[in-house]
Amino acid sequence: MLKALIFDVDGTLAETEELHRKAFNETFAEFGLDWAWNQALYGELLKVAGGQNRIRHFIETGQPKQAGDFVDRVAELHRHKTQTYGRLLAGGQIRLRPGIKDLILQAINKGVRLAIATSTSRINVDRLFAATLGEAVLEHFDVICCGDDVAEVKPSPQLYLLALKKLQLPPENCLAIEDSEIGLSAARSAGIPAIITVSTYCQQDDFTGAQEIMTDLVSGNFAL
Ligand code: XBP
Ligand code: MG
Repeated sequence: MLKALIFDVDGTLAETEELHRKAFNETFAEFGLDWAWNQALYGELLKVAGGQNRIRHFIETGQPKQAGDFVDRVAELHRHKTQTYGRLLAGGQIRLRPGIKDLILQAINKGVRLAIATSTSRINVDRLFAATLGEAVLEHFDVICCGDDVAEVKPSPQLYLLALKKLQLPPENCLAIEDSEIGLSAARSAGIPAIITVSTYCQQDDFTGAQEIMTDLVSGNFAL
């Protein structure tokens, strides 16, 4: 029996990755770096979840100019990126993906509990809700697990295992809603069934093991 929905954030609640990309690039420019992540490169870098991990991976594998000067300044770069992302989000360009609002309302009405498991930070979750449904809606989420709460983000199952622990539910009573292969892996490794709403950056991902794969959550595709 379904007792809780566990939502991923980036790519699932909203198509936020272009704004993240913009925030990374603005940050690099403000630090005087000529690093610029185009969409093709960013699509590759998204396989590494969490902004700090992503920058570190880029420094190690891309060997950009000034890599040596910034290898110890990743946390500083990322703090700036988070501020920039917050400012861009407040600009109001982001909408929730189709069906998300209705599904959240249905879950509230039917007593299905709500949770979040995301590699991003808590402040970005708060800001996304502030910019869309309103921060008050987050009060309906019993559990919110973010990248800052675990040692390893997705595809590690740690975020989902923590969500299960906090929900005090077995995995079979939950359903994860994800958009990416690494998110699917994380949920499945925690034993949680998952459905996929494919996001723009994850169209080529391998979704083997998903309960269902759909373009979005509009009614007809999925209902509680
Ligand atoms: C996807 C991510 C996020 C963002 C960057 O998270 O990997 O890291 O791209 O966010 P989700 P930060 O699990 O919600 O799909 O820079 O804030 O880490
Ligand atoms: Mg995602």
